[in-house]
This record gives sequence, C-alpha cells and structure tokens, in this order.
Amino acid sequence: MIHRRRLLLAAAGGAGLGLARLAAGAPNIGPAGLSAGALESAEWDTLPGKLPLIKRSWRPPNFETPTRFFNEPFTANDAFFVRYHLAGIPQVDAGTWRLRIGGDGVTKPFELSLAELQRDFEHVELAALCQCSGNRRGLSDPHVPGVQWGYGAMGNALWKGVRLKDVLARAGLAPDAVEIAFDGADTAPLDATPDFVKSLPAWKALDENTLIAWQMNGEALPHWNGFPVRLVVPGWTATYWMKHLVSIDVRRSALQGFWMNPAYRVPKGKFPIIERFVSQEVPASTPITEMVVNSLITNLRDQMMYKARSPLFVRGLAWDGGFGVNRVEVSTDGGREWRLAELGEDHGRFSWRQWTFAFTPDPGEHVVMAKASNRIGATQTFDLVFNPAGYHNNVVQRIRINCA
Ligand SMILES: Nc1nc2c(c(=O)[nH]1)N[C@H]1C(S)=C(S)[C@@H](COP(=O)(O)O)O[C@H]1N2
Ligand SMILES: [Mo]
Repeated sequence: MIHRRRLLLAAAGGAGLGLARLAAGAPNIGPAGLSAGALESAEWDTLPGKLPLIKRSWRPPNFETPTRFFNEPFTANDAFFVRYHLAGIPQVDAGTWRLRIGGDGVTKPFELSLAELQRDFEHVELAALCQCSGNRRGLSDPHVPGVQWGYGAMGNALWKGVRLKDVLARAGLAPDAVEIAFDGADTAPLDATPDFVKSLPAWKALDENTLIAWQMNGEALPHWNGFPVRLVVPGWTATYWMKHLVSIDVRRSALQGFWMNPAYRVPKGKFPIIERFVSQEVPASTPITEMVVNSLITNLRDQMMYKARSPLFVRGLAWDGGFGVNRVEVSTDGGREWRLAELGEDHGRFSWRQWTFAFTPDPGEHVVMAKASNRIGATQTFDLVFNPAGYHNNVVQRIRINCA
C-alpha cells in the first residue's frame, strides 16, 4: 500500500528514480533468506534528504541501502544507510554545538566549537567502510531478534576530520586511561531505553586512523549520518561510530551500561578476531571489534535470466577489518572450481575494494559464489557461525542464475 504522503516525500527527496522504485516496489524487498515477516514488512520509504531506501523501522529510523548503489566505489550520501537505537534525534545546530572532553582520565578538560575543531587540529581524509555489526542479521538461520537487515546495512565513504588522538592530547591524557567513552545528542524520549553511550579501548581511540569527522564524500555529514560530527573508527563495526558526537569521557575504569554489556557482544573464540577490547572481556563474551573478511556480489540477481554464450561480468565488493583484502575468488559452478577475480583500485586498507570477474556461461543454471581473503590469510565461511545477535555474517553467497 503506497500512501500519498510517502510519494510526496519521495518526490521531495529528489528522485524520479525513487518514484519509479516506489511504484514498482511494495512487497518482498530483499533477499529470499529473510524471514517472511521481514520480507512483508519492508517498504521503500524516504527520510528527508535521502533517496527512497529500504525501511526496516521508522521509529527509531533504520533504513537499508539497496544493492544497486553498491556498484560504486563510494556510497552516495543520500543513499547511505541509517541506523539508530533511540527515537529522539535532534536537529543539531552547528553554530551552538559544542564537544566536551573530560573524565577522570584527563588533567585539562575543555570544550570545542565546530570552528575550533576545524581550526586547531590537522585535517585528515581517509576512505573507510561503515558496516553495522548486524548487517545480514536477517539471514541468520535460525532467525534471531533485532533489526532484520539484508545486505545493505553498510556504506563506504571518504571521511574528513581530525585525529581523535590530537584532541585527546590537548586534554592531557592520564597514562592509566583505559577507555574513552562517547555520547551523541540523540536521546530516548519516552521509553526506558538507556542512553546510547559507547566506549573504545584507549589503544584504538589513539590509533592515528580514528577520526572525529565532519565531512563525508566531500560534503557536510547528512543529518541522519551524524551531523555535525561523528566518530570514524576504521576497521571496526559501526556501533562505535558515534553520530552527533557531543561528549568524550576519558576513563580510568571500564564503562558499564547496556550498550557495552549485554549489547554488541560476541561469544569468545568463535570468530577469527585479532583486535581485543580487554577491559570489557568477560569469560563468555567480548565486545565486537573489527569486521570479518567479507564480500558481496553487487550486479547479479538471484533467480534472474542472463545471456548464454557471451561474456557475463560479475561485479562485487570485498572488505575486512583493516588488514587489507588481497584476493577474491569466484566460482560459477556452486563451489567446485574457483578462479581469481580482478581487484579494482585500492582506496586504502579500511575501504572496501571493487572486483570483477568475466565468464562465458553455457545455457542452463549456474550458481555464482565469491570468496574474499585478506593479507593475514583469513577468509569467509561457508556455514554460518551462529551467534544470538546475528553478528559477523560472512557466509559465502550463492546466487543462482539462469542463462539462455
Ligand atoms: N548517536 C548515535 N550514533 C550511532 C548510533 C546511534 O544509535 N546513535 N548507532 C550506531 C550504529 S549501531 C551504527 S550501525 C551506525 C550507523 O551509521 P549510519 O546511520 O550513519 O549509517 O551508527 C552508530 N552511531
Ligand atoms: Mo549497528
């Protein structure tokens, strides 16, 4: 059912394209692996300033990027996915916005305006993939609770800002600071949801690639992606990429609270994870940290018809947690034989990397699969590593196509 208001919103969002998608869209958006409920409830919808995206929930707003936008090296700001835990999302005024840096782990707490942040510290720009921990959660089998994401809770961008470590240095960091905690301007207005506050281990906060960013792909951050500034934590899942950042609390003790434990945790020992968050570890679980090696086929659609006996290009993306993807293999026969794909331009180890593979299909059915590996030899799995939150899903896709 398409409401008039939605159509108007879509038009306001600036997309003739979007209107066409809306008209054609309606039921069953997304991969077949989603639950029946997730497929039925998904709709094209448009947040102000965005193109129509796949709506997973309206309040708080959770919107997924359709796969066709992933045929570009960088994800357009108006197509970039949106994820929130809290429904109270203020329009932050850049003129009155302040960032507070304090806590028991600094000797000189202080505040910054946006102009000061931009004036006082060296500017850095880097490409990095922002991927939700729960990307592909909806494909978990058995299904698990949480936003039922398909493949689109991610986006790659060029982020510009300053190094977090430079800002922390001005505050006089205590040598025994263990965690740095971040809070955004969003709140839980009516319900009892705890405020969304996240911390990083000091070593990751002090990494030269961890940024306080105000630009994305050469423009100011869109409201829905954290205006005026957000944290950029290259390599790590997006839960740490605090949007509408307003305060930084340098701590000599571990941050307690729902969003650190029990939320955003993975069972210990189940994933080939290297980067640790020791101050938050408990015997059974650890906070999620870097992304696992993964890939996505971006141009072929499951169950679609393609031309036989002429070259068919398979295109996709591959990424990891910052070690760098160095190899993508493609199979067109359901995994019996694998051949190397050609890697595209390298935008840095935190960016995803495009790849292509050409083959000439015989008539009939073909199962196309892609498998990425990184510089430390980690690769994707064929069988889901089940975990109750549905994180780190890097199961090799199987795309069944028919050629005639
Ligand atoms: N202030 C704030 N920042 C936040 C969140 C949030 O709910 N509030 N969610 C985090 C999570 S879990 C994800 S996946 C990313 C999503 O970033 P995006 O909405 O820009 O795509 O933002 C992170 N930063
Ligand atoms: Mo997330």
